[in-house]
Amino acid sequence: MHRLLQKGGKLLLMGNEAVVRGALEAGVGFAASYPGTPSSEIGDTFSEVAKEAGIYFEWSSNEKVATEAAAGAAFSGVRSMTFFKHFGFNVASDSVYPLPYYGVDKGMVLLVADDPNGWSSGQSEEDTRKMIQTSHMPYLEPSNSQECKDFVKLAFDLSAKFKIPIFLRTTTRVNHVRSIVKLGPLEKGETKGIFKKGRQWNNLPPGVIDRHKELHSIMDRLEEVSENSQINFILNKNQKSKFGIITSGASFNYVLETLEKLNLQIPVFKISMWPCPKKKIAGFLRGLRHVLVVEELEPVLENEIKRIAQESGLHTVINGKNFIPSCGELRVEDVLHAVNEILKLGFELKKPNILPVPSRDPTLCPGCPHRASFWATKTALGKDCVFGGDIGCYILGIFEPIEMQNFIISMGAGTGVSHGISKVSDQNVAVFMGDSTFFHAGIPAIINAVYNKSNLTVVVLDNRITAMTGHQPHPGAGFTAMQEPSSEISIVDIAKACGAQVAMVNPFSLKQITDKIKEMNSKKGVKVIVSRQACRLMFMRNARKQGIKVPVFQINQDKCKKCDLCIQYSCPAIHLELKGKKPVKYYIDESFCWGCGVCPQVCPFQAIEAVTEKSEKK
Ligand SMILES: Cc1ncc(C[n+]2csc(CCOP(=O)(O)OP(=O)(O)O)c2C)c(N)n1
Repeated sequence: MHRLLQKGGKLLLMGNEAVVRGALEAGVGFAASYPGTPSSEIGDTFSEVAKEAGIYFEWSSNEKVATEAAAGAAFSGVRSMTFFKHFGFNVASDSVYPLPYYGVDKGMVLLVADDPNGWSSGQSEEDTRKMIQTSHMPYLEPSNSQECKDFVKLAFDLSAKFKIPIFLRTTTRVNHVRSIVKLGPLEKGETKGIFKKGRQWNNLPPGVIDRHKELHSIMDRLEEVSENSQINFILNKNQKSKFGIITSGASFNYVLETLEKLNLQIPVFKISMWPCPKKKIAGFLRGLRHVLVVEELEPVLENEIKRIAQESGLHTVINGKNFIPSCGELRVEDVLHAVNEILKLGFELKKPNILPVPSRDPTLCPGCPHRASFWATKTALGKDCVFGGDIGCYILGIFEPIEMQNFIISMGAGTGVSHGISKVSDQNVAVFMGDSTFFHAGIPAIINAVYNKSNLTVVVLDNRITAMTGHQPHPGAGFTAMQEPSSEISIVDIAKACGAQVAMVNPFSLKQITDKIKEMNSKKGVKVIVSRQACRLMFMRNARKQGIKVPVFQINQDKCKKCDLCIQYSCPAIHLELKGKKPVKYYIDESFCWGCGVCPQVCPFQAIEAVTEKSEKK
């Protein structure tokens, strides 16, 4: 039995696992998502547990489609859920915003996971709370795994009661931290429903305005719920202190740790729901001379609290972003510093004892087929070519010595932006796009480039899986999130149907791929080269399971001319021993070598040879 299906008791759960348990306790019947860190493990966990729990889960082709699928289930009376990272919300938003206008019956929950510090989100640091606020849907903000579980259940109940979808908003620390969770009873989810036709599905004007008014009044009623809800609570209520803290989400944990470190007992108002409890907040402010609002990223709560104070005629000094950073993830030290300053405690803040770690650029795995595709494309097209980038493991192609991702905006944008560049410049433009990205947002960009007569070479890095987020299947992978086989959708066929000139190559055959890229690039129009070879990490995991032997390569010192090309290939298995600045020895660390066989093709002196075959059986 999957441990998440344990009847009762306690479990140590990651926030993302607790979300799934909460959904199972709430009787969810249908869930759909597209992976994105920090929310990916919610889907991975659903994928593990769905069959046994008798519910349905899918990895959809993108977040918009996932939201629509979950909405369809909810419209048919099945409790449903969708979840995505903040960028996913951007993609899904066109279908998210109308949802409350139509309403749901038995309950629908959406979860958006923000990523302060951009740990897994290089393109922008986003705070989606304002986005949810303008969508006429409430949100709940958990601080730990217990709340993740409990709040999902509460969100379903509120959704069923108020007939609109409810959001959960999390951040990386809450998604990924593990803490003890007290379990509640499981409820078997209904997976079958019926779509009832009716007037409710037609919101055309003027109906849309009436419904908009209704949504405002639903939010007013939800504010009353917020006033009375125990998820908004005050700690140290009866302290005589004239200073208090208002906080939410992950920041609550930093506040608790600060108070413990400073041995302070001051009132702390934890707000876990939007719409926030305005009357309760005014009451809290009334007794205080000054407060500190502790929240990550934008001053969302702070501005609201200032508004409440102003409307209530209160003169409490409200501090927030004048002491607390508005960029990056908060740390306990930030809160300690702020409280120390405001209360003039004279607390000696010790510099954290951090060991200096040399900074290193992240790198692709040994044997990664993307490395071979980059090498071949650079050889074929030269460094002057503009290389459009996109999102996936191949984002690591930004770094030296590869340097073949000249810009990265959002999933699928590499092709859109490259099209614009190719239209206005005479430069040679090539773009890299992952296979999951192709299905997610790449297809419309290719269609646009073909139809509008672009000159573009698109290299689809088809490693057979959505690798960067943890090997989730996509429509080309041949299996679903329910672990069932499905017919692979062919990238080659789709690209042809889009009107592009298409070729398929194996990146582990360097000459074949280099020649093909050269040949295709010399043609006019949009060329799609599908560079197909399985993610090496996935390959090695399977090899290990099946006891398949993988060759190991070594550098024959008698043949090596120290030309440095193998080091420039940048595989982490290949090393260089230096004496001062002088190269002494090029060698391969066998424990790192995953036997792709590309480096022997890079070496012009045939110095790299297969020496053994190591069995991957553990
Ligand atoms: C809109 C959006 N959704 C999800 C993500 C998270 N994400 C980053 S990389 C990636 C995987 C892309 O997979 P693929 O294109 O196949 O490249 P690979 O990692 O396999 O090289 C995903 C889903 C994102 N950055 N933006």
